[in-house]
Formats: sequence, structure tokens, C-alpha cells
Amino acid sequence: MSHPKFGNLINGKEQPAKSGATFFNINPADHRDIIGEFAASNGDDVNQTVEIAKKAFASWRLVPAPKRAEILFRAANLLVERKEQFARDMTREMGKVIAETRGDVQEAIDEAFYVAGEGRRLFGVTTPSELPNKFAMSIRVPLGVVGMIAPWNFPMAIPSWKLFPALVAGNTCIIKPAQDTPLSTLNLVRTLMDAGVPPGVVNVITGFGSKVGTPLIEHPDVRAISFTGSSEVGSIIAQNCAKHFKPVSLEMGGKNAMVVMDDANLDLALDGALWGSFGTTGQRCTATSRILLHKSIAKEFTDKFVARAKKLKVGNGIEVGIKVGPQVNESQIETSASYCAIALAEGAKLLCGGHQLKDGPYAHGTFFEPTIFGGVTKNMRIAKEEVFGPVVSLIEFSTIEEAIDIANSIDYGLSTAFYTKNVNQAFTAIRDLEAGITYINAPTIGAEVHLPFGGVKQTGNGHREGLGSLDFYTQWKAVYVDYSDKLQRAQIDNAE
Ligand code: UN1
Repeated sequence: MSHPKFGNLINGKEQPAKSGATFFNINPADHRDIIGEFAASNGDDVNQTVEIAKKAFASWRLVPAPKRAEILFRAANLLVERKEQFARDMTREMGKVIAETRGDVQEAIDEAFYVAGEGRRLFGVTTPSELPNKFAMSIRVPLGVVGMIAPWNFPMAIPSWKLFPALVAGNTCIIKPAQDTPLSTLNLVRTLMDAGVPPGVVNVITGFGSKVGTPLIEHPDVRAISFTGSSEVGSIIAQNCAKHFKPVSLEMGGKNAMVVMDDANLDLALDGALWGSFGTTGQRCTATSRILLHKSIAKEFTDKFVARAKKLKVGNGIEVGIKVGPQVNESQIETSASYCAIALAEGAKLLCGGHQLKDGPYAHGTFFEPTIFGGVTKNMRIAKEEVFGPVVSLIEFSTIEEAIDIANSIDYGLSTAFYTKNVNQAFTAIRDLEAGITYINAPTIGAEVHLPFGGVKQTGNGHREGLGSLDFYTQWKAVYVDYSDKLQRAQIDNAE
């Protein structure tokens, strides 16, 4: 069967990798369905693109920010028009159910409107000078060429969190999408070009981490790196960036806890647990992967949760009624399967699922059953390590102090959910849960773009996407204007 070929998007034009190498992108729900052949790029493509992005920066930085923002407003409207097609392409290339890929495109639309609004703010600070007839202010200036390395699980939303604030701030960008999802990023960036982003301002280079990511990180003219992915890879990137004193924003793993207190609305908590654990087939950094249950409701919750999980329809996410799509690739399936083996060996009790689905409609895809482990304790590996699949652990506790201790007993700190009707307990949880995001009576997934997104401990390195992203994509410049017409010496002439 013939399939389309896709190149890199450099200087506004599609072009193959300089080496001519390609890789295949396949549908995880049906491996016989080939989405296309994409450029497998390397350092030569990166070097060429950095030169182009540098050149583009010379003029892009001078476009007034409100004008840059107008392009984003246009892009938002185009994304609205193209939403259905882009969602279908996304489900086909990475498997999420269509309702969720529509949500992914919607997140990019929301981000575009949000950040475009910032184009008329980009506030700096004016402050009085200590000297007379002298004016002092600080302005935000762009960094230059920024490199971005994006994951496959939110292949349009996460690139939009990176590209849009970088653009409105006046940077030029080179983005490397995950090899499982190049099409969605190409769809996004083509839309930006159609909206009026000039050639060379945003460039897409597809391929593999070691071949594209590493040269991008190491290139001296790439002024900053934004990465979303695993903590393992993030640590390597951070060390590499440190060698070049390069700012790096890292958004990494999670092992997110949902706490259900004895007074919680159990039906609401069940809805949240199901959505948080098995939405996106558990492949979100915000996914619920530990459910902490107060002893007095644990049995009722567990019975109902398992019964509902067993009823979730697994299948091709493009079909109506499917609730859980495939995992993105074989390697993710292997991780889920290996963690199931680890959990069993540690003494956890398999309550449902636990296996890859291989027969009948599942024969040509990478499907894994929604899986629940009971009897988990906080020191088991299944309670501490990220699985990034439809696998969730149930842990029991007796007091709020114990629940918070268990929730915090991990190396990650992205998202947390706390279910209670008691306002005192809710505020205690808000204060004490070590996480970048805490939800009260809502699941661990579903962050909105205009709030800070990011985590503590090994989830991140202090930066935030959404609110706060402009702090990463700009740097401060202090400006003094002396209109006294004489030499004024700070710290000296105003001493007496
Ligand atoms: C991710 O999984 O990397 O909050 C991002 C959420 C989504 C974003 C998830 N808005 O679940």
C-alpha cells in the first residue's frame, strides 16, 4: 500500500532529511495502517535549521508583540476550523480516543487565545531610580533560538505550551516532536504558517532523540531548551545543558495520588478515579496512578471501582463507545507488563486486568487491559515508580496525616487529588501535599492552560508552563535613562 511522505518543516518549506533517511509512523490500534514515512534527521539538519532560525530571529524580534499575538489569534481560529481533522489524525497516530484528541487540539486553541492576550501585556516593571532625573525600568527581551523536545502523549497541546509563549515573546523555535507523533506537530506548525508566522520562525525537525535532540541541545546558538518527557532523559538533558550554561525547562514524570477520605462523595470519587487512571490509557504525566483509600470506605470503593474498570471498552479510539485506546507502542506495553510482574512479585493483589490484549480486534495493535492492584503499600515499586500505562494501585490509610505522608513518599510531585467534604481537611491537603497541582474533589488530570503547570521534586526543575511560561521564554533587561545631563554616580552621589 502506498503511503504519504513527510519532510521536515524548515524555513516554511517541507524538505527531506539531508541524509534521505526516513522512519515509519504507524497506527497503534492497527499496525497495518501506516500514517506515513517521516524524515529521520540528524545533526546536519539541525545545524542548517539553527542558521535559518537565527536569521529569522533578527526580524521576528522586532515585530511588535501585539502583532505577533495577532498571528496567534488567527492560528487559534484556524485550529478551531481544523479541529476535527487534526483530532482524527492524532487518534490515528497515537491512539487516544477521539473525544480526548479533540480535547488535545482544544488545549492548543485555549493556549493560543491565552498567550495571544499576553502580547498586549508582556509587562515589565518601572521603578523609581535612587538618583534625580533618572528613569529606571526593566523590560522582557527574547532569548533567540529556542529548542523544544516534545512528548507523544499530548502531541499538539504540549508543543503549543512551548511554541506559543516563545513566539509571542519574540523567539524563533526549532521543535522536535516525539517519533510516535510527528504528524500532529506538523499539523500545528503548518497552521501557524497559514496564520502568518514568517518562514524560519518555527521549524520542525523530526527524528530520534539521540540524532536530533542531542545536537539541538548542544548547539551553541540554541539559547534555551524546553523538554517534556521522562525524568531519566530530563536528567541527561539538564546535565548537557549545564555544560553550556543553557537554561532548560523540564517537565517530567509523575506518580500522582488521589486521596479518598471517609466523608467523600464516593460516586464522584469513583468517576474521578476512572477518568484519572484510565483516561489517555493512563499515559499522562498527570494520570492517577495511586489511589489512597480511607479504611472505612476502602472495600466499597474497591468493589465498585473494579466492577466499573472491567466494563471499560478497550479498542480503536476512533470508534464510538471506546473508552480506552491502545498504548502508543510496544515498548510502553512492555513497561506495563513488567510493572504488573513486579507488583505481583512484591505481593500486591491483581484485582483486574494485568495483561496485553492480543486476540480478535486487538490482534494488530498494542492494547493493555485496565489494571488495578490492591493491597499495595507505600514502599513497593508499583507505588513509587511511574508506569505510564493503564495500571493503578490502591493503598489504604487510617488518618489524614498518614494519607499525606503516603502521598508525599515518592520522588515525584506533579498532581494530586483530594476528595472530602470537610473544608478543614481540604485546606490541610492543599497546604501539605507536595505537588505542583492539587485538586479538591476533582481528578488528577485536566489542568487548564492559564494556570501554572509543572511539578516539584523530580517532576521538574522549577519552571512552569502556562502561567509562568513567559518567565522562561524571556530574560530581563534593566534599562536606565538619565536625563540630568550630568554624570550621576549610583551608590555615591546620593549618599549625603
Ligand atoms: C501531560 O500528561 O504531560 O492536566 C500533560 C492534564 C492535561 C495535560 C497533561 N491538561 O492532564
